[in-house]
Amino acid sequence: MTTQEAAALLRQKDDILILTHLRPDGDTVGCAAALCAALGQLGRRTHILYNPDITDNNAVYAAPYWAPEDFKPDFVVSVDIAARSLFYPAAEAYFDRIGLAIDHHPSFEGFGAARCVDASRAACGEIVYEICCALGEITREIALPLYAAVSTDTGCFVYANTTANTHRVAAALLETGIDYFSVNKRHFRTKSRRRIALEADLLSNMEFFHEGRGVFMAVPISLMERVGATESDAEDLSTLAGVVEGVDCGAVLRELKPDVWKLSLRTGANGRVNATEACKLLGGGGHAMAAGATIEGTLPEVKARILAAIDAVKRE
Ligand SMILES: [Mn+2]
Repeated sequence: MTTQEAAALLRQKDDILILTHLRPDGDTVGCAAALCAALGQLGRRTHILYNPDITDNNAVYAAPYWAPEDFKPDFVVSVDIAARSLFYPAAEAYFDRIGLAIDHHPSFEGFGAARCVDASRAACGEIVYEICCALGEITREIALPLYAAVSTDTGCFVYANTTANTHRVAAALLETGIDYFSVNKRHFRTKSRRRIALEADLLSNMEFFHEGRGVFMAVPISLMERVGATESDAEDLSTLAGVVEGVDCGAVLRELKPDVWKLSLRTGANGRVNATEACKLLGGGGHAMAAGATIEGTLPEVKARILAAIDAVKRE
């Protein structure tokens, strides 16, 4: 359905619960907070289901809206969730009750009684911005988390997914007078010393393939423990591979549990490797230039499987 239809549907509802995805990022959390603010303005009780993986950076947006434990929702909305595998246990309990799914991933699996999905959008925040416009005035309470959504999903407007529309949405959000500088400083210009220690290890242990066009970086649990890193220290490490000169295929591996690895694959605009095609072979999905999968095995085994998947889809 269109964003206008999604807004009309939401207007008919009350006691609304918003679901965010596993390991929530700025887009899913920002969208959820903006919807709570916009629907709250219309007098609708709207809450976000508590997400235990929330990082401090993103918790600031969700904090006013966490659902009380006794909240009994009448309508459930998912934001920025592409796949059932991205539902954490408490959210999974609501999977069959999703009344509206709002998403921007090409790999969206097609759940929810109603769907408002547009894969041409860089961030789910662009879709939610339109829904909020249709619901009423864009206040700072709506604009700030939406700015966080749109800016974080585009790496502060530098990723290839950024479009003219992304900038138009950002411009409209800035016009409300939000403190966007603090958001930019928080997400893009601040690194903890633990984060810097993580990056230092990744950069000194890069492993190249395809004559230097591909690179592996790995974050084993042992490294996280050694530098005392938290979840927020390890956010978005996948962007690191893409800054290495000559690399158009960066595979960053994060060990979630012993011998369970989350792959973040980032590939170049030249189309040599389609990230979502490679990740589909590994049971995952995503976008053409940014995709992911969860793979079990030892690090050497996992690297071998990833390399085989990349080789199977590469264009040259
Ligand atoms: Mn997103």
